Amino acid sequence: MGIQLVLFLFLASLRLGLSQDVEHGLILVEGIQAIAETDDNFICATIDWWPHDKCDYNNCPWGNSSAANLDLSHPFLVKAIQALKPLRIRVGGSLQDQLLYEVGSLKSPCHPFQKMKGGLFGFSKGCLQMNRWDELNHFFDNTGAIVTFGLNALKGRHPSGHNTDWKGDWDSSNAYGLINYTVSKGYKIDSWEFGNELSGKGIAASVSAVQYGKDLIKLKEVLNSLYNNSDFKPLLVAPGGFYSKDWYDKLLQVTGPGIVNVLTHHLYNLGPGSDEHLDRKILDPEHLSKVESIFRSLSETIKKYGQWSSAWVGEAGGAFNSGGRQISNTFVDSFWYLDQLGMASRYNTKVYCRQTIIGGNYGLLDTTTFVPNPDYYSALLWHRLMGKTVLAASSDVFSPSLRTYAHCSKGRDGITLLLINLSNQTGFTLMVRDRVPLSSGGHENGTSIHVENSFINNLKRAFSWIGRKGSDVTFREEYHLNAKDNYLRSQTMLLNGVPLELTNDGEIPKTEPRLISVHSPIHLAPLSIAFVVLPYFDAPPCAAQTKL
Ligand SMILES: *[C@@H]1O[C@H](CO)[C@@H](O)[C@H](O)[C@H]1NC(C)=O
Ligand SMILES: *[C@@H]1O[C@H](CO)[C@@H](O)[C@H](O)[C@H]1NC(C)=O
Ligand SMILES: *[C@@H]1O[C@H](CO)[C@@H](O)[C@H](O)[C@H]1NC(C)=O
Ligand SMILES: *[C@@H]1O[C@H](CO)[C@@H](O)[C@H](O)[C@H]1NC(C)=O
Ligand SMILES: *[C@@H]1O[C@H](CO)[C@@H](O)[C@H](O)[C@H]1NC(C)=O
Ligand SMILES: *[C@H]1O[C@H](CO)[C@@H](O)[C@H](O)[C@H]1NC(C)=O
Repeated sequence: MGIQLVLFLFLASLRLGLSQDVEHGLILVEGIQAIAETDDNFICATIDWWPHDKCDYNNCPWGNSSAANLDLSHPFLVKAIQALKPLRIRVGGSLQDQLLYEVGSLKSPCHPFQKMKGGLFGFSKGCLQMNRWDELNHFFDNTGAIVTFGLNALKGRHPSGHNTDWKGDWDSSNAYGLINYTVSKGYKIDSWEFGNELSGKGIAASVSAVQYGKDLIKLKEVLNSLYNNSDFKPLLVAPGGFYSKDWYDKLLQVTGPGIVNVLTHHLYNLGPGSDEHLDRKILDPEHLSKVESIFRSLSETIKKYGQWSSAWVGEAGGAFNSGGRQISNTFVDSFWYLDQLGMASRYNTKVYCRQTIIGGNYGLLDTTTFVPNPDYYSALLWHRLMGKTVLAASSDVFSPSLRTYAHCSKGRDGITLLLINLSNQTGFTLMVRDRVPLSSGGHENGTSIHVENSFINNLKRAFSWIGRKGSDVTFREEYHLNAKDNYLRSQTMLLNGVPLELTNDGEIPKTEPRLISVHSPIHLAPLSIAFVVLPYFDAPPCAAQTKL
């Protein structure tokens, strides 16, 4: 009774220098119930297999960032992953379906991927040596990573000669050997993923949903037998491809209950990395929203055919073919990335794997220096502030440039807002206001909206934000993100005006909020992003979460 369920955020925009040109609106955060929930560990990044001579558009941005040769002892890499602990790492990518494992029955010699005319993606088959697998697993253990490993799903098949179609049953023996080795060594792989981008029409190769489903049942049997004596049961994840409704629907119908635990899909909604206008797409709200239909349709697929499973974004790099140079590794990319994290969460996506932790132009870390790029810090702030419970947040702001997301705060009471202003012109003055406390007179008046008619006139007035009954909140926390020198393609992001940079000792910097009196409005600059923590917003699903 008397619990504040709904908070109105009064938003007013002041065209700089034109005080008569004021836009205002309000954001409604519905704290009454969760609309979705992510996994505890939503943030995920990938390690790919591309060798140094993978090139796109005359640019070879992979260096030594492959799972086969990445410097696993590099302190920046280790610290970056530890700061996100536990970070999910998905090992996989285009070449995984040509990767053999040097175990058991494998007869062929174990060579790295080589450039090869006529090979899938222009490369020969490659091979993972077990001493490298040991090194990788020590690294995962040392950094506290939760690992999803993508298995070769083309083994035993052959091209049918029609388009990208491949035929034949999956040969599970080599995967069996790898998993058997992994179990016998006590390495903890959280989830085994089957195949990469073979769904629908595929990219270089494709497999029908019926065949794929049969092979998944076989893989499940392999897992059941190899983990039979183990308390830990890994998840079976598939298909790691582009969403195609018919194909995904069919896959779930063929496999039936309990086989596939997670449906992964890949997203590259910014198009090719060579596009010179990638930043325009990133800042175009209409473009960003187009991909929402995929999240919606996939959640319908799961509801209808696979209620035992959940959805992950298994790989998303924004722009495909290694990302956009001087875009994917710069501040402007965070508008896309954080908007994606917000949007995916709303559709009950449990995990979002960013292509890549390192490698290509879209690495969270720079491929050569291992220094974090802006999106690394965006991921870090999300990881630190956004809890797993998603709340509905909407607004009647006229401009579509405002993107608003709300989650329960992580590990504490209250909520955290993610506010993104895609506009390049307008600064905002954001008012946070509670409704008249309901508890005072014992009246339950939970649905009526109390809009301040003359709130424009009251812009300068201090609005009080009253939280939980009897609480004495005086501060909220704000984390404002901007580009250094307002240069959107800067590789340096500012947090509350201060560059986010490794310390002299190579440590990940602290992410300190600005503490702002609840009596003052939020100022949101054009082309900026803010996380706003409202510690005592009374949302029952959030309180329940912290009590656990
Ligand atoms: C990759 O590693 C090899 C061997 O350590 C080294 O010779 C080469 O210069 C490295 N390449 C890049 C791009 O860092
Ligand atoms: C499975 O692992 C055990 C222990 O390392 C080994 O003895 C056995 O040969 C392996 N089986 C296969 C089929 O690889
Ligand atoms: C698991 O082990 C039990 C007994 O140890 C055995 O009866 C059962 O058949 C095994 N299941 C699989 C799938 O191997
Ligand atoms: C602001 O964005 C619009 C639309 O993308 C663009 O046409 C305009 O040139 C930009 N203005 C400035 C000052 O950057
Ligand atoms: C609820 O609020 C509305 C609008 O402020 C008011 O007219 C109405 O009397 C209130 N009802 C109760 C039960 O307090
Ligand atoms: C961002 O700027 C645009 C265009 O100037 C404006 O219409 C919009 O309301 C702003 N969004 C926020 C969150 O302030």
